[in-house]
Amino acid sequence: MRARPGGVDLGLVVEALSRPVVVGAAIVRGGRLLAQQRAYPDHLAGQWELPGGRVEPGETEVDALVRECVEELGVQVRVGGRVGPDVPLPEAGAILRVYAATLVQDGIDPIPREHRTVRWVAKEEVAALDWLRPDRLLVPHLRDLLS
Ligand code: 9L3
Ligand code: MG
Repeated sequence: MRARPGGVDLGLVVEALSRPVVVGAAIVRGGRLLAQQRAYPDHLAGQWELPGGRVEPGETEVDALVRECVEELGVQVRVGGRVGPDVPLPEAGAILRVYAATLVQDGIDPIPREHRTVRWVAKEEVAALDWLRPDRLLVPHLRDLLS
């Protein structure tokens, strides 16, 4: 059983502090994968990544992915299965965990709210993008998703 002084779920807090999870969405539409180009920080700007972000305490990974896709792209996603293995991130102990996703409303285009631009990438183009290092490790799995 979890201790809940003052209504705070300590188990969840410890979990989040000890092993931060960043979730990423491999959104596929019409056989293409959505990639977004970072605008910040300087050392990552210009490189490409899957949409996503940190799972907040008390949030499920699916909740976090849905929230991040609304915040970053203004779209609702339906989250599917895992894609590839967990990938270590530069932040101490953090990992990137990617899930397949689709747009709930096919006709609504993602609009980058925090990124320079977005692009729908065909299978043959995936390997050529200048991905962030963690995302690059997932390229074979992202290509498999587009098969
Ligand atoms: N990160 C890497 N690939 C991704 C995402 C969504 C995030 N597809 C890394 C970049 C940062 C860390 O996770 O090192 C936190 O991401 P953000 O909160 O700066 O977007
Ligand atoms: Mg993000």
